[in-house]
Amino acid sequence: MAIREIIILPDKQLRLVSRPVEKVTPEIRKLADDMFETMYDAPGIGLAAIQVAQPLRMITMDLAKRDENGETQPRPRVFINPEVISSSEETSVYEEGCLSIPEYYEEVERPARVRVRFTDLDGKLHEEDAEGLFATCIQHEIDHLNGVLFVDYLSKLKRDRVLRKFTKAARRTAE
Ligand code: GNR
Ligand code: NI
Repeated sequence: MAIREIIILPDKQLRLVSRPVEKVTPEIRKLADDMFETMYDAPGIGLAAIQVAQPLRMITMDLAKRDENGETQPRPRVFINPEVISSSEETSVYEEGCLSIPEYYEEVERPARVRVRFTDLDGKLHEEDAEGLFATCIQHEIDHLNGVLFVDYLSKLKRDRVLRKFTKAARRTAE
């Protein structure tokens, strides 16, 4: 296993639309292992492959440490080619953060429940209902696969402010 570098704003790769995983090869398993190690090291509760510069539709997640009020939480797991197939009308608000936008947190409103279809590392197809933090996290991660970041749901003022801050920081590091 190896920790990979997490790319951060304003890296343009974060805006790529990732491509489907065609087949679970040894390289894909290695990527999943590395994503877990990178995610736990960060630490984060979810990670999309594009955050380690791999434009593939693949996510790792572990919500174990966030078990609140007896919600059913999935164990460490990999979602390959995940899709939201239905969403609740009802919404919920969570304060979100993103490893690619370090130390920035804002409340985001999303559907409270979603039904997700995905493949696992054994190539088996699943459908599952998500709610609570699981629902928020899987939507946040699937957004990454489409080049969407949580700041895209904020006001233009807030979004521009955070984009400017990271663009300036990158310029300073480049000097
Ligand atoms: O670690 C993370 N925490 C988090 C908190 C609220 C909503 C979403 C997330 S995902 C984030 C890790 C990350 O950036 N995944 O893409
Ligand atoms: Ni993120």
